[in-house]
Amino acid sequence: MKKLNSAKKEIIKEAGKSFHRSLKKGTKSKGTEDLSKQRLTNHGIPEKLMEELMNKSREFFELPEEEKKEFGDGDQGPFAPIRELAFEFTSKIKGVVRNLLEGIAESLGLESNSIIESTGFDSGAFQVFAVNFYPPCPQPHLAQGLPPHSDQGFMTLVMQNGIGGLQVKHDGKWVNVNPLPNSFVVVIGDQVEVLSNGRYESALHRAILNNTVTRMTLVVAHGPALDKEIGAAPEILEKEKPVFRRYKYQDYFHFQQKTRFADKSSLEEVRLRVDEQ
Ligand SMILES: O=C(O)CCC(=O)C(=O)O
Repeated sequence: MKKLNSAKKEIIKEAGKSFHRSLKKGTKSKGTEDLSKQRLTNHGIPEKLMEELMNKSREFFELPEEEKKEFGDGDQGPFAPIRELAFEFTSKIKGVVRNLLEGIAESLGLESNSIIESTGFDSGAFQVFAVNFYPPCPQPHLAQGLPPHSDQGFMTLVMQNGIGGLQVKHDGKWVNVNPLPNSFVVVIGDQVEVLSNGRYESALHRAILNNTVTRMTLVVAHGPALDKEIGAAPEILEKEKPVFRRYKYQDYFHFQQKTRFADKSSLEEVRLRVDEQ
C-alpha cells in the first residue's frame, strides 16, 4: 500500500477528529462526544485567502438588491474578485479533499487511491461552492436556516464566519458545531457511507438562526463524476454483505435534488432490505 507523506497524514489525522461519527464497527469512535473540539485545522489553506473570500462575499451580499442583480453573470464588477478568489480557494480545497479521500480509503483497508480512481475524482468529479448568508431573524425559534439534511456527495467542507449555527445530529440530539478560527468542519456525505458499506455515516445536519448577528458560511461540496457507478468497494464486499445497491451517481444526484432537505431519505432509497442483500 502506498504510504502517505507526513503532511498528508497530519491533515487526515486532524480530519479524523472532525468526522461526526467515524468508523462505526459497532462502537462509536472516541472523540465524537464533544463535537465542539473537532475541526480540520491543519488544512494548509492560507488564512488570508479564507478571510478575504469571506469579507468579499459579505460585501457582495450587502450590496443593494438592484446592484446585486447586475453582477450575477458578467465578468466585471464587484462579483469578479469573488470569482477569482473562489477559484483559488476551491482548487486548494479540492487538494485537501483528495487527501481526505486517500485517508478514508486507507482507513478502510483499501489502496489509498482506490476511491479517487473508482469515482473519477481527478477527471470529472463535481465540486460546488456556495456562500450561505443568514441575516439576524427576529424569531429564530420559528424559522430554520437550513432544514435537516445529509449531503449527497463525498464530503463538504464548511467554514463559518465565527458565528455558530451549524448543528449535527449525534446520538439522537442536535449538537452545536461551534466555529474555531481558521478551521473547517468536515461534513461526511452519503457517497462515503455507501462506498464504505455503512462503516462511515453521513452526517445529518442543519443550520439554525439567531436574532442578533449575521452568520455566513463558505461551503464546498464534492462528489464523484456523474457517469460513475457507485457501490461499496469490492474488497469490503469480499467480507460482508452489501448494505446499499449500486447506482449511477447521476441518478442519485438527480433524485437527491428533489428530496434534498428530507433528512437522509435519498440514502434510504438505495439501502437494500435484508432479503435483498
Ligand atoms: O451554513 C451551515 O452551517 C450549513 C451549510 C449546509 O449544510 C449546506 O450548505 O448544505
